Amino acid sequence: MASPDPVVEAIFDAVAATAPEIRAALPGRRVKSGTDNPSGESVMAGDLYADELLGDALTAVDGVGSFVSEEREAAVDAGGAVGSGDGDAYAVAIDPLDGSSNLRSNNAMGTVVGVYDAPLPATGRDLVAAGYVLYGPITTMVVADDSGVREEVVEADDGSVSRSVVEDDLRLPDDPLVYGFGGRVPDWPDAFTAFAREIEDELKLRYGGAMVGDVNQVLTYGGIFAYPALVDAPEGKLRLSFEANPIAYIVEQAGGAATDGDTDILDIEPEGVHDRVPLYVGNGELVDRLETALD
Ligand code: P6P
Repeated sequence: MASPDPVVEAIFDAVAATAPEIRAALPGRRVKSGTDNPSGESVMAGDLYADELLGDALTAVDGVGSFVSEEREAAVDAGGAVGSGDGDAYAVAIDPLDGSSNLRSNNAMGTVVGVYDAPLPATGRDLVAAGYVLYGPITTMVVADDSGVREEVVEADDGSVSRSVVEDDLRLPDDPLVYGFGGRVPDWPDAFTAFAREIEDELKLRYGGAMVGDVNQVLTYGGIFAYPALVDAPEGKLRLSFEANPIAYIVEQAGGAATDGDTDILDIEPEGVHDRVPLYVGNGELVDRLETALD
């Protein structure tokens, strides 16, 4: 089932088309590039490669007005006034290789995509679609828009790339099974530690160090993922525009919830494109319990 919006469909065609090439390039790009991104994080060679490939592919899509990346300071103008109404162009924001530190340990990584109907910085309510590619044992892509959430298998197919829908109405299971929390107990505010102690008696730990892989576990089995506010970093680690908003959009469309501990992620008004936010996302009743615990 394709997205009803042809531009959104073309955007995820372009993302899928790069996936096999990015995956094939990773073995040779497991080293640090020697540069930092606008968030001050060390960038892997794989990050730069994925960013370049996706930037070229997405700026070539008719209907994309600007391209914004976690790895770049400024937006790339792709032509077309973003968010101007009447057939406006979209701003596409990406984390090109989420969890790239997993290159060394050969664990899951992903590409996160947000399609905004407004120039960035924008709120998540300006998203018209969001998705992620998961580079796991299988390359999959989750795509969400206002018609729902789909999971697809992406395969290189004799020079072309195929997208095969394997779940056309992805919903969070009602009975949560897993959790994954970033950071360490000494880094956590006491209220979050108390919540974590409750959850670890109820759910199974699934934390792999890449948000896309960990959120995919929550979407598959039900549960909660968090990269929480930390004692020394109350804003947490994850970026609103490139990570938290797209994931919050996907999970809300799948029947779940996402908060920064106080406000729905999608309602947060950012000051800058690279703003960080705490992210707590998953089954609504768990997110509600978390918000109460942090009150
Ligand atoms: P830590 C990856 O670097 C990332 O941005 C997210 O994908 C992931 O959830 C988090 O950071 C992992 O952080 O502190 O566990 O290495």
